[in-house]
Amino acid sequence: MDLHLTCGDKVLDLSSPVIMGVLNITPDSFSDGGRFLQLDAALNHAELLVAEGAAILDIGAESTRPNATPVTEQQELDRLLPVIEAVKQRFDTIISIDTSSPAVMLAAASRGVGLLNDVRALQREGALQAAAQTQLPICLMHMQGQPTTMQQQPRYEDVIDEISAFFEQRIEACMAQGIARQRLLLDVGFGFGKTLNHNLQLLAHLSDFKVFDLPLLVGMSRKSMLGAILQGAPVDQRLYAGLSAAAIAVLNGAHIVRTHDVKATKEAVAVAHALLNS
Ligand code: 9MG
Repeated sequence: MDLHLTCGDKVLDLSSPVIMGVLNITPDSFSDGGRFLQLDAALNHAELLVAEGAAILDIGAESTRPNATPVTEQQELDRLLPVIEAVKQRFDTIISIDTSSPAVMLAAASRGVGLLNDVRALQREGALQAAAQTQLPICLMHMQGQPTTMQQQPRYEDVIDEISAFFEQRIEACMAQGIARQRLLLDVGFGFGKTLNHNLQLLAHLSDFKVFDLPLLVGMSRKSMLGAILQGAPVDQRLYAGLSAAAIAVLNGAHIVRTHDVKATKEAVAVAHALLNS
């Protein structure tokens, strides 16, 4: 696997674990709905994530939490584009855009974004074509169902086999559209249509996905799987569990860790990386 990924005008070095900081631009992320305040708050948060060591900022305007209200394409564009432009101007970090919308992918790419992160793995109509046009790397994430209903009754015969088959199918679809295989990253999608047991199996057997010979991205930060392990701990009490999950993921082959807690995660995964290299 080539451990150097070209992300627009920047190169991402994956020879040691990379931290992707989460920058959510959803109305409920801010106490005041005003545009200027939203932009200001987003930039302050971006500054913190970069200072803590994020190599990538993942900017998203659609909450994929169960029961979140869906956003329209126009709402996504209105929320994201000013933030992308301002972040691009101020920071030298790679920007990833968390979207499933073809129009958002194209608009973001024209403003200098370096990576597409699609929780629907380019299954929305027109997404394969738009992603191909951008020439950017793409993270294909697995999700069973849709965000509104995905946690109702997730079911698999064999979670590893089914997600592997899904990756094979999506990689083929990308290649048929002219997207080079080496532009792809894979993500099993912790918490997206999975029970705690499915998530634990995926974490324990993450190394099975190394057969694809593509970079693996994981995101477990603050998720309900951690709350369940901790017998109902609320979101703000899940940091230490998230750090140990991130370190285990890196030990089992993850290259990129998506997190809200950049500094702590960077330090936790450094231990796993040191062990792998010892
Ligand atoms: C947007 N988003 C929320 N959780 C995520 C995860 O686990 N992986 C990726 N790629 N994106 C996510």
